[in-house]
Amino acid sequence: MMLRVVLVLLLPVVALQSPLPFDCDDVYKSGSGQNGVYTIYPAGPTSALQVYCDMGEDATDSAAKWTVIQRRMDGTLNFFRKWDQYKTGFGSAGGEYWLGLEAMHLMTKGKAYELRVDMEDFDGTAVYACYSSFAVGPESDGYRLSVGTFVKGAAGDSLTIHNNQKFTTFDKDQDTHGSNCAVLCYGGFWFEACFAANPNGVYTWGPSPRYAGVHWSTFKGLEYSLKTLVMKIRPVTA
Ligand SMILES: [Ca+2]
Repeated sequence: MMLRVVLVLLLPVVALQSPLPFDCDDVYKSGSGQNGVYTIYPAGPTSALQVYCDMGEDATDSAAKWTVIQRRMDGTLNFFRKWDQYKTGFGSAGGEYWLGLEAMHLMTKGKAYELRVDMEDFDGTAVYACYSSFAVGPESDGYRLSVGTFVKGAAGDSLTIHNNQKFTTFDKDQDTHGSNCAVLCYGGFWFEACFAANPNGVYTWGPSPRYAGVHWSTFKGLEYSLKTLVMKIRPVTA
């Protein structure tokens, strides 16, 4: 009798404690199957963050779902920004945005992720590049990038040379070049000296000054700025 009373009291409490979604894969598992803007909590109840979730073409697909961490699509947002803004994020989840280095760090510290970069030129050719893993280290180590092996994709591999680099903005030079690559290339990134990919460069609607555009060099070279470029991550499934 006593046991039954305790159970009745506990059940409603348990039912209310559905965990807050950590990423878009959790959002999908909680029953939201549509692409769109959702709120995730990479660091507990006070860390609400709006992101764009890409649930994939097929809602029945058993693969994990994508959390968009960076998106270029129409040139409406300025990406030539200071360290503090790359740290906390900028833009809006319904349009162009940068999720923020701290959020990327917290997410990839909590789960193992893989990366896919989707991109399209102004002639309608769409390609992608997949990497086996993606993680961002702590701010104390410059938000260093760890990207795994290039798996597949007609975009080709323009990211491996950025592996193990710290993040650089025009007001914080952590790259291996004698000058500041963020100043030379007009956008923050995990620059080396300086880049093969410049996803946060200046949106120039196609032809661009050398090094300044939204480049993915193995796809369209260093003088062409892409129409769209999206970086997205999903949990690695066994
Ligand atoms: Ca430098």
